[in-house]
Amino acid sequence: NAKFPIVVNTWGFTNATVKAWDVINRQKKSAIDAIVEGCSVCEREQCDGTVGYGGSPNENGETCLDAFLMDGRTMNVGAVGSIRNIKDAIAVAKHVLLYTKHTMLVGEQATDFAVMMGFKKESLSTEKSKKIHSDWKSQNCQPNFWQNVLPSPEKHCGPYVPISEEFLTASRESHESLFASNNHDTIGMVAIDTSGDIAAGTSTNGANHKIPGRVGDSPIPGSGGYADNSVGAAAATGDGDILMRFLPSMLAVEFMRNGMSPDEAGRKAMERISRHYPKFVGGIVVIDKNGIYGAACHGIDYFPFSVYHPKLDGVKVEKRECT
Ligand code: SD4
Repeated sequence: NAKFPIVVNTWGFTNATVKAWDVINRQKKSAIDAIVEGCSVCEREQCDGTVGYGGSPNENGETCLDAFLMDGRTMNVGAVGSIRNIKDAIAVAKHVLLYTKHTMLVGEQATDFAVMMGFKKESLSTEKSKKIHSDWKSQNCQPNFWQNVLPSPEKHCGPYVPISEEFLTASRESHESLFASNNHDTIGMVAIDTSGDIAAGTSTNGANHKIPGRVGDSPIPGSGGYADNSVGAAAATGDGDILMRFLPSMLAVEFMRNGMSPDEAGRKAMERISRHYPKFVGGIVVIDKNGIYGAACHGIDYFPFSVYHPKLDGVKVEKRECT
């Protein structure tokens, strides 16, 4: 009882899901196209302030973007990490996938590539992102979860110091409040097109007040997303600095390869992380190659996600209770 085409997308970003569904179902385009056009909606709408320009300024006040695209038919990947001054991060990732032999381009040089491909170079700052940054500066850079010291009432802007055992322990127990206290809603989308080809993609502006140069999990193959036509796909969201240590999207796909259902595979992937970081915050959406979907999450109450497939007459928001 195959259910595809299908689109499954993190959080409540239903406009992006509806767009991807239109591309895949009515226009009969590929899963890759559906994901790029769907995620681009969120980049333009600045979904939750955490996708696209004008959100999550780094310590210098600049917004940089991470994005990823994986083709489960060819196992080809295109990604950009901390790209500057280009709004269309996932479209640039598609250009990396289609026009280069590389997998990921980063920073200013990703910008140069994008410009070469015809993308417009422009500031990603907005009044809102400038205010987030200046408020943070005026509070002596607090909160600053990136500083390797235990929370103290003092100034938390660098310089950075070596990590102590004490910090490590505290960080395992409480670091994760970073994402509990920030909203942190990367778009992570998985889709199967009418030919049965599977793809995964992500787009995000990362984490507030990060150290310039920080790249999150979202563009990392196997972490932010993974797709393999012979099994299925997954996409993750949450505390990227923790998530990327465990490659949860690839884990979930491999768990399905070994026979688990999408829900079970997602849960197992989250469990692998929470075993080491009991308070980490994250979620994952998962589909198998037949279009059976699932999701799992940790560290928050509920994880909403949206789905569109042929048996629905509109986009549907579901949620899973988290561990
Ligand atoms: C990051 N994973 O850069 C991203 C943020 C995020 O849901 O997912 N938010 O760490």
